[in-house]
Amino acid sequence: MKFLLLLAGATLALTPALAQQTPPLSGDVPASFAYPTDARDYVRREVMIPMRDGTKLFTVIVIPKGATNAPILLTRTPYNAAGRANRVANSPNMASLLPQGDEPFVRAGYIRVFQDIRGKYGSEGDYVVTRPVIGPLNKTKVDHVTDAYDTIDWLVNKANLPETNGRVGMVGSSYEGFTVAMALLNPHPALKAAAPESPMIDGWMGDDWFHYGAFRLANIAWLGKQTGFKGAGSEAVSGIYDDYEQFRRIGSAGAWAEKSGYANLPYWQRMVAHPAYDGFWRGQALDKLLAANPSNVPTMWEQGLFDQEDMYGAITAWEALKAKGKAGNNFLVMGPWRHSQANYDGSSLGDFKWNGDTATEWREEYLFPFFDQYLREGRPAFTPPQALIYNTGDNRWEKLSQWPLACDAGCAAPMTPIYLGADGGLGFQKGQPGGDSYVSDPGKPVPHLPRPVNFGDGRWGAWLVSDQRSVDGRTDVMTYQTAPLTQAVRVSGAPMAEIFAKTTGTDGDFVVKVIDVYPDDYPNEPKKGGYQLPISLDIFRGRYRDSFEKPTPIPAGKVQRYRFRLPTVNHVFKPGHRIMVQVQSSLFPLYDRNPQKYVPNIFLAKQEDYQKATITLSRGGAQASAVWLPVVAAGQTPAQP
Ligand code: PG9
Repeated sequence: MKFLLLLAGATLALTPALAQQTPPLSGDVPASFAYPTDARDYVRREVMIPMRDGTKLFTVIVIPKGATNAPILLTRTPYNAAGRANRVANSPNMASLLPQGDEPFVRAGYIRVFQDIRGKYGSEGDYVVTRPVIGPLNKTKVDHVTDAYDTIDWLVNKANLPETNGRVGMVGSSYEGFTVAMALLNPHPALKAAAPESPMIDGWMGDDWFHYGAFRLANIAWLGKQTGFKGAGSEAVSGIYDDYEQFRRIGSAGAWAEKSGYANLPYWQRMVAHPAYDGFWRGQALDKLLAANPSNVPTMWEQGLFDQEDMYGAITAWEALKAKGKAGNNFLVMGPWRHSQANYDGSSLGDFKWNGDTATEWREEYLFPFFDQYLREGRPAFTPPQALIYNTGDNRWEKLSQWPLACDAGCAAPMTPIYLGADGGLGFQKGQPGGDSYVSDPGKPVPHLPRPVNFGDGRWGAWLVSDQRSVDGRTDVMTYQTAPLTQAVRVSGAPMAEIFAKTTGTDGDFVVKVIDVYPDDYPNEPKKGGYQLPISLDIFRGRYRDSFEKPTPIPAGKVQRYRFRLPTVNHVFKPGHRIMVQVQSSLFPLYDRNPQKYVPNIFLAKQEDYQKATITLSRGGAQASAVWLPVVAAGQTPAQP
């Protein structure tokens, strides 16, 4: 005790002296701090590249240490260039710093460049969603064509980037794929190769915003995050977990936008002003612009067979260029992938395992040698197949010298109708005239996934391979199927839905799905017994049956024809499997509901406009509803020349 008192006395006595030695307490964050960079195998530069109108775009350049004469791989992004080049933050290794998909390019010593497009993140200027080309829709003097041109011009100038060999390749997926496609409209001479991956090409016809006029609620949140803020934004939060319930309760997409604040966003207002395929959308359709102005840049168009966001663009652009005689420098790749999966691991999708990591295989064995032959001196020539398409039934890649294998005219095989039949049958023979009726109730739309559906619940990426038994048996889902097949049926091309139907309403949607039904007993993967795998599906808004530009009410009670192309397939229905077709009138909340009463603008429909309708599908006779399948002889694969 005596000792403790002594110690306390000593401590008190020392305190003034200590105070004199200790500097005043200040913040622990220094004015500047950076980790040492000596161990890095790269140099990272951040520059502002001036465009022709004086606007400067923020650009991250990652250069292998000691590089000379190195080619450049460029991506122009609305998704934060600094973040795109920072996979493992501060990593000393360029391969870890950059996205997984860049690996073969990093190994080969490429310079990697990411640039924020104008108005986003570090770049100056105005951000306009998928800024149209200069012309009637863009009265400024700049677009992604000029910005890509000016950027490449700056990059290949050795005064700016002494390490370069003056050759550039462009790559990118989705919005980034759109910026690649735009660069092709007037390519800089140093642009030697391009890969638009799942590019957004036509936002109305079949990419992000609409499919044949039906609006995609699934993408609506993107708009707030992307246009509400210059940098990292956030989405509206409704407080209702189940997006099915959230959107159903509120009514139209317009009512949702009012409530969530989106109605104040200029791009939303533009979308509401252009619900039909008018000049606003047609003038931006890149497949048409590319076909009118085809480039000579060697281009590999890539798209996933199960791309839940941009299912339309790459194949349509490639077809348009092929029709212009540009098959010699335009190549098509379709893997068994979700949106942008081409840049990650491609071993599986949902419950489906593929033959190895198909995405890495594509990047290493096709994409990289394709680019490398043009971007580095003395590299071996590499001609990819005209079409490299995964066969999702046989589970293997196919290298095709022509594509599609079946179509209406000019293909190896014609299209073959498979008809809706009586009692839920489906067959290659037309049956007796008849019809099947169902009630479509906007109050209980058909969910695209089992509820609760939350767009952020992790199921979005693989929803296109989800088991359709979740809706089979609903009274508003018409199911038709063949008997178990005794021999394989191979389909290679784009199925065409041709539905003859009448409705008691004056508008309505038609969803058509082509489904591979697995045998009841599937011993190698028991849980797949009876699985209903959709291999192709889409939605069509009935008011556009005669014209995409000028919608018209559907005459109630009169049979109408609804003919629309479904997404591309390359599949084999195996013996023992069945072919199934499902028809329904909603796919919610992925797509907004059709009120089923004709209103001038569905974005602005009122609660009271939504009404039940009885739809009758015609079968047999002169109005035989069918799906025209691109059937080819099993094993028919034109060899690569
Ligand atoms: N599919 C996304 C998108 C592209 C263009 C416009 C809006 C959305 C994307 O993944 O970038």
